[in-house]
Amino acid sequence: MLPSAMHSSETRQDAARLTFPAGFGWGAATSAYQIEGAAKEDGRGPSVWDVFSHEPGRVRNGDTGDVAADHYHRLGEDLDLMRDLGLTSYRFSIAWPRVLPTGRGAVNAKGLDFYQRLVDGLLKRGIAPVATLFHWDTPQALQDLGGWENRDCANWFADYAHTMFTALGDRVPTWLTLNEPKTVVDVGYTAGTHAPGKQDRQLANVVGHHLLLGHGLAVQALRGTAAKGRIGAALSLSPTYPADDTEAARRQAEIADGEENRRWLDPLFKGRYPQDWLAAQAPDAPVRTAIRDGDLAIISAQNDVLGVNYYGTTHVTGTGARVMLHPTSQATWQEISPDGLHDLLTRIKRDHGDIPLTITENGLPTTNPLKDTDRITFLRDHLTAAHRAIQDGVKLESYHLWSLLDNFEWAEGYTQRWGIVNVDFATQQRKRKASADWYRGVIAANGL
Ligand code: IFM
Repeated sequence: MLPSAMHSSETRQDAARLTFPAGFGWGAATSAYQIEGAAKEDGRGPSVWDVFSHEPGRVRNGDTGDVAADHYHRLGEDLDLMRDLGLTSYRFSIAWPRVLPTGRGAVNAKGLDFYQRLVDGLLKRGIAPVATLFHWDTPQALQDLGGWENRDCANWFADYAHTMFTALGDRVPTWLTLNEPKTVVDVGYTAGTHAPGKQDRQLANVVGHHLLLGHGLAVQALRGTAAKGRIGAALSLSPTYPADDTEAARRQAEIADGEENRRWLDPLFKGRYPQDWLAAQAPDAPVRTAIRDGDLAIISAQNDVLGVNYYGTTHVTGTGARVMLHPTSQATWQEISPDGLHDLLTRIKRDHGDIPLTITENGLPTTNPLKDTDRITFLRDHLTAAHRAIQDGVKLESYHLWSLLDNFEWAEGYTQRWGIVNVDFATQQRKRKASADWYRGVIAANGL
């Protein structure tokens, strides 16, 4: 049979095996509001997402995270599931209002205990905990004071971070401060389809700066404790390309790169906002006064690691309109391009040096409940691209697919299934999908 006539999986089987470096971390990621449930239990306070999801018309089918995947009550079972998959790393987030019900003040011992049990359970099973401090669930009590619109929120966040470093710092090797500040800015404060549901681009940019400041202050807080772990942020990044071969499209791709990538990367790693991004802000834009002397030094002070959430590429035309030149998924914002991952990882190395990288999210939603061969193809292609980046010298240390479990997909509710493990939300029964068994094999072989 000629190679061109072979089925693609046969071609792949014949291809050279891709082995990852020894000790490469094989992980999966989740976030608190998307899986935990137990929204009102054991003293947990409400977050902006509890309030938002209960407002009519905000989330598809009126779904909420009240129960989600009931992970809070099924911790042992889910930890065993991770162990059986062979995971060596697990990225989770801590619900700020579970630990501090009103965002500051007295610690809720039962809430903290849940994360103690989670971390201890991971370590007992040989799985490295990767703890995210903020995955969008701002305590509602703080939102009532302006939330991230209020500069004080950066300090409230650092105080909460300090509480977590003190409690878990002896056992957590990797901390991530923020998850995808860009999504909070673009979706929570500009499109308004995520909590807190505002549509104000000027305010959004102020929020973006305060989030970065909160990151910097949290990094400082870690350094002030005995915690030995490394710390960084998890950014959602998307390489941008001109949709056609015109000067106008190239110019727009550069502008899009400023919004998608550089406005987050440069403050963290260069201690400044990109010149072109700043110049594009109106002279009276509130973000200009939000950025105060000394902020960028705090934001850029020693990031040990960078978490990369990669879902796809961005193509723009000469008018700045986004067009999809690659396949999408049920998540119609997703432009699937594994090569884009290689471009992104090598570009980070080129622009920012050898910062240790971890892929903190990568995945797609599929409609096939158990035989998710489309997910296997996606994961295989992206891991292949990641492997190529490693061969090109990128210091990529670990990979976390999104997501371990089907979960509450924000404004889409339970209509999009991103997990390698199927969750029957009526019974909470877990069932491994084909992709879970495939990933288990990849982990066992340390490659594909
Ligand atoms: O489910 C989300 C996650 O919370 C943040 N990154 C993107 C995922 C898929 O939309």
